[in-house]
Amino acid sequence: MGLLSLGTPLKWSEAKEFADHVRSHGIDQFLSIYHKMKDKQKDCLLWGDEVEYIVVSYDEQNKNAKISLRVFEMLAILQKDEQDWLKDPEHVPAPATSWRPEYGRFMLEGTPGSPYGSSLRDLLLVEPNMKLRRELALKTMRPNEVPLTIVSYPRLGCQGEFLDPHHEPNGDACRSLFVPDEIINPHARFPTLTANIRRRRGSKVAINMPIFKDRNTPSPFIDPTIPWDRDIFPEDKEAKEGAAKPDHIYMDAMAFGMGCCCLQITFQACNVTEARRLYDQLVPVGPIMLALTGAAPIYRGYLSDVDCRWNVIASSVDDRTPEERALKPLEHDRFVINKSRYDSVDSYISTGPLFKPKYNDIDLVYDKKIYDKLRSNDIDDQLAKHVSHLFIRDPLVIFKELLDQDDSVSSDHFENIQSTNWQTLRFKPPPPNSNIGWRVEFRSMEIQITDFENTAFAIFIVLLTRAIISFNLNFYIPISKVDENMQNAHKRGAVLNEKFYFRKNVFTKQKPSSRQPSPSTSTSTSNADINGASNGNTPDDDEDQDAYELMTINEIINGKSGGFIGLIPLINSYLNSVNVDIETRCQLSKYLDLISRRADGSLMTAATWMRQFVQNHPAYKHDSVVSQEINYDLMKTIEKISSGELEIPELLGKQ
Ligand code: GSH
Repeated sequence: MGLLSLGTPLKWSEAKEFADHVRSHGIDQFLSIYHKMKDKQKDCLLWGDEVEYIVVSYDEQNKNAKISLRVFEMLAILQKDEQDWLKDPEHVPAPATSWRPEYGRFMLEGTPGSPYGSSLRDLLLVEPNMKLRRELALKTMRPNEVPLTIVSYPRLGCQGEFLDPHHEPNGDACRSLFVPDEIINPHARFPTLTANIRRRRGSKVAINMPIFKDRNTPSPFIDPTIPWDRDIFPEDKEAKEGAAKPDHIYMDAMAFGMGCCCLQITFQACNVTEARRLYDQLVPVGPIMLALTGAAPIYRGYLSDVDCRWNVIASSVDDRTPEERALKPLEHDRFVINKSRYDSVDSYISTGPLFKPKYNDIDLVYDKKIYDKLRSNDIDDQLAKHVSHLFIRDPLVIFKELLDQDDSVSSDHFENIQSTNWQTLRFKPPPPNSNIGWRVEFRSMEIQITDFENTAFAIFIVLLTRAIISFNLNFYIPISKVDENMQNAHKRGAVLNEKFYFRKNVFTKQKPSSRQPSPSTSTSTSNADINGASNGNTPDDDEDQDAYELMTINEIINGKSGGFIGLIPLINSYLNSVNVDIETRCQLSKYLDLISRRADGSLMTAATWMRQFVQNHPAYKHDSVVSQEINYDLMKTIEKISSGELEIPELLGKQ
């Protein structure tokens, strides 16, 4: 998350009057950036990871693990080196780590102080840097506090004591039955975002995740911990009126979603063409990595029937009105919109030779006026559709003082809409007046318990991008199939039990094309060499070439004899094709081995391990309830695993 502008935020009733103003200037700002930067070339790939932490605070006396609301005290210390450096970059060394707040006042976000370079040896810097981040964060904490890399805090919103310090859930911004406003980052953007999502939608957000039905879980499950009859806010009756579904864990606030932690990777591409190509090729990888990193099986004190966070966040920021959700005929609103602002990508954006229009098979909703303006300003059809699709959304947080901007130097209005479209991939134009190039952010992965795992997943994605560029790989499948994969990725045990659509032949022969050429990248291995390593099947027939089929995650990651080559074999071929010293190769193999074994089921996902921990806990009553006592032991165990004090070979293998 970038730096935040300050000012007076407008309430929804005022903000909506300026929606067209923000959109129109946002588009002017995009056009200014695009035309200034479209020819910008960077000679090498830079990249960085973002790790999100939840700060847990133990109450040893009562054997309770709460979340700590003290992160701004911690951030003041953590951000000091960076602030000193920014004041005098010539003389003060650049900091090794960089820190930002996140949505939750109990969350921290840490990144490397400067991006990693393109050299493979740089990959060996990642795990030590993540370890350093954890150490530095811990140093700012009280003896009873600890930064944990867990996706969702299991007892967020439970009755009783889950917050340090305690606050009653009666805040005006989220009006939640379960969580107070004090858990929201107090910067004006966040309470405003929360309240304006609710106001725009016309009701509180309604998140319903299916409960895991254990042998003693009542059926139907009607949650006895919901304060059904509370009467503080008009919204209190929504739960009773159908917002809370039977057999589901009901949550009613943005914090349940945006309070979740993930692992994001951002790449700077050589140029805009390469960024668009990488974006597209990573789109089908998004749901696969969501399933493989699944680490979020518990919500509001109950075991759920899903393994990951994505749909929780999607519902937690779903600001669509009833008309936009097609619950009422369109009268006041402009579009029926099929997804939340936080969801999977709706269209591919590359115009390279591998792209075919048939892959964009979702009926894309876009703002026609904005599309026409972009087209008449030399933006190609696909990029114009992408941007005018993002711009169907209203700006949710507008600062009064920032309404008037110089569109030739500011990107504030563009970013207002862009950065509240939270999709599996984000295509990021260079910020004005910076040295930064065109970037792509990979956003689907869930945070893992240890720095080793987070490094492994980060490096896997980095190496995959290298293989994509070097071998000109083609992962395109119809985007509607990517959406189906997204939903499958959530299911309990998806890694072992579900199948996912994936392209069979990733070495499609290129036909001569008049489209924008993709940049040539040097590699010592040709497609033919790689084809030799697979089944060598590159049929000319278009339909055959484009074939995709349902595969297990194991087949996608590790390959299938006589079938798809597999992502790890592709990465290994890439590593064979470049000069890499033995030490680096050995270390990279350890990381790749973790991914490979998670995929083949010889190691568990974090979600499966957490489920088993709960189900094997002596206090568990097989009723889906994750009690204070179980949660305390789970947090303590996760802390020990992350510090290396406890080895769990079924999760991490032998280290
Ligand atoms: N924690 C999220 C996840 O698990 O996917 C990702 C982080 C995120 O999207 N944070 C929100 C945000 O707006 C906080 S409201 N970040 C800034 C941005 O996306 O530009």
